[in-house]
Amino acid sequence: MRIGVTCYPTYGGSGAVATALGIVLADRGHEVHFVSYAQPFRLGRFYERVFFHEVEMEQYPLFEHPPYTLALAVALHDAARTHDLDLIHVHYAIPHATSAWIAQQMLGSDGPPVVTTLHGTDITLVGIHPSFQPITSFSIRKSDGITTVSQFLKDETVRDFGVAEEDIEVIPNFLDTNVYEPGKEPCRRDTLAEPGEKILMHVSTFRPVKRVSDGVSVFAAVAGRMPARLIMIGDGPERPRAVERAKALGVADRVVFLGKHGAVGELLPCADLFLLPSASESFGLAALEAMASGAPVIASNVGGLPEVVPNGEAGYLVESGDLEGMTDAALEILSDPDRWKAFSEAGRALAVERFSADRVVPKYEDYLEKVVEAHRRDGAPQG
Ligand code: GMT
Repeated sequence: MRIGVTCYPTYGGSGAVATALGIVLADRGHEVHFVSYAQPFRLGRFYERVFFHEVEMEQYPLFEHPPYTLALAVALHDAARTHDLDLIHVHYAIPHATSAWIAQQMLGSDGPPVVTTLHGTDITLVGIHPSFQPITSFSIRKSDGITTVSQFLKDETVRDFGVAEEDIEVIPNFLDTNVYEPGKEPCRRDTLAEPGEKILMHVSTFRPVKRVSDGVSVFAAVAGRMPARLIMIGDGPERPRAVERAKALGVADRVVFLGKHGAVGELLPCADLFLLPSASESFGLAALEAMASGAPVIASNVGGLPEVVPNGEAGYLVESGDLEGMTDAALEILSDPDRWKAFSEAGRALAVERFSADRVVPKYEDYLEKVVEAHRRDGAPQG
């Protein structure tokens, strides 16, 4: 297939998964054209059969908010025409599903089918907002195929967006288990922490939904009981609050804010514990990356996380905001080497068996091919 792929190029799970999928599909012989306003952050080098098309944005003084949705539609239209695309696959509905639908309309009966992969807040937080809900619902229902990254997200989409259950395929996120691997070089504990300190880690976009300050509070309670250090990876609006929390709790000297990092697979193998105290999480790719790297996970019992982290096997799921529960769970794992080892091994095994690229990418490939065939058979949708 010749596939056009649109995703957010910035630091974040949906862009990470979209890029990984494009790279593996190209490796399997497909031609992949990324169309976005910047090069996806994990597309850092040359891959055969992978192309990048930057969306051109015309600046004009009248535009306080330049119409990216339209510019993207034109770029998708052009890519579809120039490269004879068989399919447009967009990740994150807003505004990508809308742009793809516009491009399809512009192409008329020659237009390729559109598949929209829903990732999380495009449904649960942003998509549900009254200013976006009607257009999000319209655009995803116009897609020729819809996938969600968890059963939880499928249920939310069916309930709140009027999409029929049978029109959504659940395909979980995945990762390269050779990139996320226990003991992987060049992670060196001595570069991150003092000898004898347990390393707790958090990776996110530091948006309010991630409750990063909760992670700092849990860490402070753990650090009161054993030598420990918290490594915070990522950046976003909640970082200043997390810094303040660390100061207020007297642990600022043991909380390291590394900022954004494009290759977290290099750091995660050093983690003794991964914290994901989110208020909502449709999947929790960061938790999966930690498990694959051998780190037990303490996460909130919300959204799709129970589909990724089996409670009591690879970590513990605790109610969101229950700082005491998270602290107890963390101390239990960190103070019992046998339990730590069992959780670490179980997380790794699960990542390999259920969420490796080998297991998941063929599901995407089959689904995308099915959509292309149906479109060829039944023709382009009318309007
Ligand atoms: O929806 C978002 O918050 C953005 C998105 C991203 O780009 O990071 O995160 C979502 O998609 C990820 C990849 O599928 C999931 O692992 C995250 O759980 C999900 N975030 C939320 O649901 C809050």
